[in-house]
Amino acid sequence: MAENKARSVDQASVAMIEKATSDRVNTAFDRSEAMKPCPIGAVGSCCKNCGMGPCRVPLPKGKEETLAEKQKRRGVCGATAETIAARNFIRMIAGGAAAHSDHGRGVAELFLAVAKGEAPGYEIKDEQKLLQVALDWGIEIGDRGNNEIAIDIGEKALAEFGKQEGQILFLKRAPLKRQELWRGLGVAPRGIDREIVEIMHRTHIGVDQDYRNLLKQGVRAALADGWGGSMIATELQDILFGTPAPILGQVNLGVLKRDEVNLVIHGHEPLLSEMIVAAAQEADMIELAKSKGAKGINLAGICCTANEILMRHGVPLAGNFLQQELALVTGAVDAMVVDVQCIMQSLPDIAQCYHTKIITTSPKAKIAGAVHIEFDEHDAMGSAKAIVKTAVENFSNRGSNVSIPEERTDLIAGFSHETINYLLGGMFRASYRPLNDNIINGRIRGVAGVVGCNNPRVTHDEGHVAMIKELIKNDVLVIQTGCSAMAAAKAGLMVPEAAVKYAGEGLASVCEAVGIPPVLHLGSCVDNSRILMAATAMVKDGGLGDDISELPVAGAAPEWMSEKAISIGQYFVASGVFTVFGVTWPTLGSDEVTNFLFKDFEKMYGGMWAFEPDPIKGAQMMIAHIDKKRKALGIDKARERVLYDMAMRRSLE
Ligand code: BF8
Repeated sequence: MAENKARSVDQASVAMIEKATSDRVNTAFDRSEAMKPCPIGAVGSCCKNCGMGPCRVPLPKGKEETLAEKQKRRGVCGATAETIAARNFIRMIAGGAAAHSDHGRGVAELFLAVAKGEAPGYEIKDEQKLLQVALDWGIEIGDRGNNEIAIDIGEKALAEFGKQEGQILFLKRAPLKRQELWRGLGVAPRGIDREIVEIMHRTHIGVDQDYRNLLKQGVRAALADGWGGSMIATELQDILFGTPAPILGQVNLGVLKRDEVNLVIHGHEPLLSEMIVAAAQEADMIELAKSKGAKGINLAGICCTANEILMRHGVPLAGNFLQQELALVTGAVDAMVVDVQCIMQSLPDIAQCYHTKIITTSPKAKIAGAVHIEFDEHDAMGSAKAIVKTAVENFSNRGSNVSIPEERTDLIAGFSHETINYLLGGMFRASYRPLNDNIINGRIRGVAGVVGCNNPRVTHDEGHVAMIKELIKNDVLVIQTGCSAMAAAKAGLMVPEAAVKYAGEGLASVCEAVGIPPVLHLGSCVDNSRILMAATAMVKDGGLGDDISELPVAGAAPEWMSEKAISIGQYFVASGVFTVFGVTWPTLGSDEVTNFLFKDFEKMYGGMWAFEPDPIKGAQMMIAHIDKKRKALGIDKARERVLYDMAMRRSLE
């Protein structure tokens, strides 16, 4: 990593980083320079799972290492570098799967309360999806009412977490061949909580000490996340709040307004934020804002909660993970309300330098120095109004040190898996057929999921934008979630015009014909389950093999940092997808573990991990994998014959 790397490619962020410096505010950009990563921990060779350690196993000497030397590289308990790297890796999966799944559990609890009429203000918005999930789970529909069906769905969803035997219900949605493979390898998850707990057990001192067996349990817990906890979160949220459809939005710090109350919503669970969106439109709240001298109430989002309320309501995105502190540095945020995950503890300290109120809302996530207004699902509107009121009443405390960057960019969001279906095939013949056909005829080379975080160890947003531009230039359709989606949106890649400007001729022609951007926003990080469903739909539509591993697709997280990203990557790999991570790789302390994940996994799962810090090279690896799959399907020749003139491109409609 270059010492003098730029801190961000996003000019709004650069301006606020400079303002932070002049305001003497310390941000993650400063802290990451002051705090270098521990070289032993970074490669997964530090074990702190007991009181005999922490043991830092030295890195191997390379090929010259003798067996005797290798045997000395062990923890006090005798654990090898392989065991330690695998333990650490799957503990990351446990953390990530737990975060997504506990989110899913929270949604299921609210869902059940709504069905029972115990959560006023919420209702079932997507009946079609309610019935679909009932069908998938074998729940009787007949002439029963929505709430009756929803009670069964809610109870079954909650039972998924504590289930001890069998396999999780949504696994049946996967292609049959994939389900058989999972069962054959013994990685079909039984219950969500069980798989996570078993990781914690196996990685305790003196339990599982075979890295292959440890990684196997990592796969099982990751699958419980992607096809379990995350999919439950996405599906039940869609039923409650509506399945997203294309919607115009804006992104970047320039969405904050000088003359309105700015309330920024940050975190992951849309349960409360849905109600805040409604509360901010209530006449009494707007009146209150006007009485304080504001023209209105402006909501904006940070991180995945932002994606949720953008996808369903068009609420603008203030920014991604590394912009949470910078939003406060504008001096224009009257309150920032947070729930769970990816929230920096520095926020209350930074808020003190301005006037912002930081409001925590979850009993699971309190931060010293923040105001706590607990979300009560039985009186959600009451909680939401208390929060909006706190922001409004703080408006008059706004100081003169306010600077809102100009930058804000349009984007089209709302590409749920169902929407892609309709857009491609039409309302009455919804299908992935046109996508498959365009892949087979070579106009679209393949599909790439580019997802994940920001990480201040690399230039903010640079990896996402560079990788995505390289992919679409080479006719690869990009589908996105999380902070990566926001990076692309800020760079202007999520509007239909981006197809002509940045995409290769084949991809551009399809985007123009359908009227979609070359980069599609599918939502938050739990919505990576939408990508699993899209890949499955491609398999089911035919012509591209009979398993996800045969599709010309690939995945990446070029700026990952969270344990959730590792869990996501692992469930994509185990679902048959080649997946490239940038920045750093947490098992480099053991060649055997790394080779197992990068090479042996391909033989077992048809998908494998790769590590490539250069985003362009990462994109090229994905394209090479896509081409390998095209060749195996016998559709590589089709692509070579595609030569377009303008008349042909117009005729595609
Ligand atoms: O769950 S992409 S930084 S905000 S972990 Fe966090 Fe990473 Fe952003 Fe959403 Ni996902």
